[in-house]
Amino acid sequence: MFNVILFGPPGSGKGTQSEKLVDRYGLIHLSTGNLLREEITNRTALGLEAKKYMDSGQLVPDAVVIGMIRSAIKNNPDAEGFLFDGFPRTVAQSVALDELLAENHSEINAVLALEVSESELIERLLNRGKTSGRSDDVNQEIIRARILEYENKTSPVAGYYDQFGKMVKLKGEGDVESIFEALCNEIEAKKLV
Ligand code: B4P
Repeated sequence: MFNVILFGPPGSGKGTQSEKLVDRYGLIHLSTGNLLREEITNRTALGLEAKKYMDSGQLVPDAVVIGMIRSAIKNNPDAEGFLFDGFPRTVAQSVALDELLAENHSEINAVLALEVSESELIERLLNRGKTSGRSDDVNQEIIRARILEYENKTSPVAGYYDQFGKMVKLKGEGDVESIFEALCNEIEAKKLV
């Protein structure tokens, strides 16, 4: 198995690049943001609970997202690899993911981090908010709250993977195709090892 995490702040291009990467490498795309939005659309109890956090720019509790990922991994026993998009977002989620993968005699092979300035993040998300219908993208205060959550709770995840030498930082600004090629180069390099 080959497992990749696409890491970065909200609006850094994780969702955009994930779609292209799963197409090229045949990985199973697991986006906790998409899974949570599906739960909201289906008006499940989990979705209604998660919406309160998402609408205010807060992270959804660890137990909820870890449970979703556990089921998704179980539901794909023949996967050749997973691309985790927007997960893990806390160190507790990272530890849980390592344990889940170890149960399947697997591990994370690379963590690819997209670096983008705060002003560009805000501009991209406000721009997406004009057409996406996403309630967390329309208000600058909520976007700032999401970035603050990232700084406080998610950025320590980088240190967690760095201790295992799995962290690769890449420039997330510029055109989508060039960023995609840079990500592919890293994946190819790791696959040859
Ligand atoms: P996500 O769905 O993961 O949303 P995101 O981080 O905002 O989006 P992403 O980074 O994928 O967007 P992209 O840049 O591709 O999370 C939403 C919420 O769900 C969180 O706030 C949290 O509440 C909850 N949640 C999710 N996972 C969780 C977890 N593990 N634990 C707890 N809570 C969790 O797109 C942004 C825009 O930029 C797009 O319009 C795109 O077109 C544009 N763009 C992309 N690349 C560009 C480029 N190179 N140049 C210019 N524009 C670009």
